[in-house]
Amino acid sequence: MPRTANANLYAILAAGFPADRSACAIEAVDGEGGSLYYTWGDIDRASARLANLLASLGLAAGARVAVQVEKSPEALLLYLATLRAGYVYLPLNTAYQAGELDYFIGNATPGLVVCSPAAHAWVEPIARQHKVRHVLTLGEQRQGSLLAGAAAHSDDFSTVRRRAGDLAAILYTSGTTGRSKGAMLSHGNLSSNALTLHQYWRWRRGDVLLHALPIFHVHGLFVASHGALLSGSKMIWMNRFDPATVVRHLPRATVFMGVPTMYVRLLDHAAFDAGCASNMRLFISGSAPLLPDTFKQFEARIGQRILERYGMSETAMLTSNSYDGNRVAGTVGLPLPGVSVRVVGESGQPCGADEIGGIEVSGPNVFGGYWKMPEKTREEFTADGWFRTGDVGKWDANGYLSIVGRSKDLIISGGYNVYPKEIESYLDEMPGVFESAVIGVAHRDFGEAVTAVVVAQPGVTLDESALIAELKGRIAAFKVPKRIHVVTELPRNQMGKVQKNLLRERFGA
Ligand code: MCA
Ligand code: AMP
Repeated sequence: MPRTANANLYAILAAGFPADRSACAIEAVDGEGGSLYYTWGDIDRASARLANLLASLGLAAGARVAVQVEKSPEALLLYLATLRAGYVYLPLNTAYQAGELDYFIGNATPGLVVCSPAAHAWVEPIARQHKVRHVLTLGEQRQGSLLAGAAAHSDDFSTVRRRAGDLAAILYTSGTTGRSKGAMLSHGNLSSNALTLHQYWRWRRGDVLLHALPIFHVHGLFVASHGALLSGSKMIWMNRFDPATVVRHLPRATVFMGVPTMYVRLLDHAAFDAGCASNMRLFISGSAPLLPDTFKQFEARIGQRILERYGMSETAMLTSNSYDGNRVAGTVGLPLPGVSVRVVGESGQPCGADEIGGIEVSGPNVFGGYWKMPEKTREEFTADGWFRTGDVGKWDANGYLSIVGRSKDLIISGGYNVYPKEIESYLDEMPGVFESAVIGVAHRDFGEAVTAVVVAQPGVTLDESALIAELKGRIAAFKVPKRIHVVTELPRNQMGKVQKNLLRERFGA
């Protein structure tokens, strides 16, 4: 009987690597002392060494590898090695602080935690408390115990066989009511989306992706990296986004992906012009709404239309504006091939053009559920098996989808999601705070800015900057309100619910 093909995502990606393994796969441009080059052979050998190291640790089948490290090519190699070794990759934003990490590690119970050398002193005790057996370090400049340990291992590794339904990654995404939920993504979820985008966005050998996104979320880790790897295309790799560095390297690139804040910042940079983008064939935006004004300014300056697409951690990419056809400002385009999207009204009826309803999705890209949260998983799926995105949208007459709002109370700041409930719970615990409400207000750079409105306990005078400084020590900086307004009471409706719309009107300016 013939053996079925290996559905391990790494095996699928590696099938796209070029035969010439001496060609450049990654040029890392922001290290000290000029570019560093990694060939396709280096990717294969270094990920094999790391996979051998992981295999030598005696981790249980399905073990989670939790990784909170600065972006570097080696961090990408660790992701690939985790896939190869058949374990489950769990990336964590470097902005997360001790309290947040404690929750993720306690919930996910990883077999291995990899952190930066500088964070080892505070991460290791958290890991030990949760009985994690192994903690290794990886620094941005290739320092730390992970690579030192891998150096002793063979650079040959036979990628472990996985089935499409086997778990490949867990991505934590904040919950509307409580703590973050781990979205479980399988090898099949990720490979189906990667293969679809490969075709839809016409990835081709010879493309050069300018990779400037963080690699601890879907956008930078999956959508961008998978596209380049699957087509055997080189990546020009930036560990952090910086408009001047993008402009310097753009003339050698053909594809760029960014969140709207990155496009706003590029347009603010005088040297960003059609000349430096003359080799570019595709600019993609996602993770947050791209304002029509940014879309238009970009087209006027660069002579190209940004392609906006829409996705989620639970589903990877759902819709995309057309590659050859129209790209319409303010829309997220058409459902991707193989992905079914419906807009559903309050009584459950499918909406026609211009009717507003909840966006639901089904397809091979949709995750299997939330890690250890079967109840939450059930709540988010309809009886007929569609996933409720929590986004509210409408079709236009040409079948293009627009997102007009969200039924979930969520703020998207610079492409990062912030759940008001979580910030309110931190504020409410602070000395002198009686109650709080957190809202998103329009922000030129971040799209939306996290803003808090607080009521002091009787007799207490609250100080905005002291509250902000206190929060900065406790939660990721991007979640900390840019402003905290102190009021005598919060506006409430007859049911006692805080009227956030009134707060947005009052503090929006
Ligand atoms: C940084 N800061 C932020 C943000 N980023 N505050 C609010 N929102 C943010 N997004 C804080 C910093 O901690 C710092 O605070 C201050 O703002 C100034 O930082 P700055 O140097 O301007 O920021 P930066 O380091 O340049 O970062 C901006 C950024 C970054 C490059 C736009 O936020 C970013 O990489 N965003 C991309 C997020 C992303 O990849 N999302 C994809 C999620 P302080 O001065 O107080 O220390 S995946 C997803 O959404 C779905 C699946 C999808 O569809 O893609
Ligand atoms: P995440 O939890 O990080 O996966 O964020 C997913 C959410 O980001 C979606 O549910 C949308 O609300 C939002 N999102 C992603 N892409 C877009 C887009 N192009 N326009 C508007 N919102 C988007």
